[in-house]
Amino acid sequence: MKYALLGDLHSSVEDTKAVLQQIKCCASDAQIIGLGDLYECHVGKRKAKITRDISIKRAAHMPKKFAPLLTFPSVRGNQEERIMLVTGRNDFAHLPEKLLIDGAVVIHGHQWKWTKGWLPVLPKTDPPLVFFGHSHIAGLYRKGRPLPFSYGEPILLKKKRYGINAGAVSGAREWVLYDSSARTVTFMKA
Ligand SMILES: [Mn+2]
Repeated sequence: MKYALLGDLHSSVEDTKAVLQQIKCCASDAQIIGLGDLYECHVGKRKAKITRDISIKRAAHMPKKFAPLLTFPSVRGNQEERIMLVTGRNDFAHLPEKLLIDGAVVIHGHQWKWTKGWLPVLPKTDPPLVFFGHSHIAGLYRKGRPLPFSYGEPILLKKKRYGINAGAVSGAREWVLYDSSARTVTFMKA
C-alpha cells in the first residue's frame, strides 16, 4: 500500500495545490493522509489562553478555495485545536488525534515534547513507525538522531523504529511517499 503524507498546510492554497498536483502525477495510486495543521490560526499561543468565543473568521485563515482541496483524511494539529479553543466551536472535533495506517502511526507532533533544538522526543508507538509534522523540518529520525536523506530518493527502512517528519506544505511544498510493502520512504518537494 502506498501513502502520500502531507502536513502543516497552514491554509496555503497555492502550496497545497502544488503538492496535490505532484502527488497526482507521481503517486496517483497513493492514499493521501494529512498530518495536521491544515489551517492557520490567527491567534498566537499566549493570546489563545485568554481569547474565547471569537468568530471563526477572526480565529482562522480560511480562504474559500482551501476547504475544497481537503478531500483526504487527516489527524488534528495544534492549529485546529487552538481554533476550536478560541471560537468555542467544534469544527475539527471529528479529526482524530491519531490514525493507524499499514505498518505506521500518524500523529501531529504537538502531542509530545521537543528539544530546544527542535528535535522530536518521539513516543514509543505501536507499530514503531511514526509519521508526523509540526516543526516544519523534514527529517528521518532513528534513536533520537536525524539521518541523511535526499529528496526524490527512496530510503529502505532497515529497522522497525523510525520517526518521519514530512516537513511542511506551507512555504516548503514538502511531503513524503511511504510504500508499506517495500518499506521505503521518499521525501518529496514540489
Ligand atoms: Mn503544528
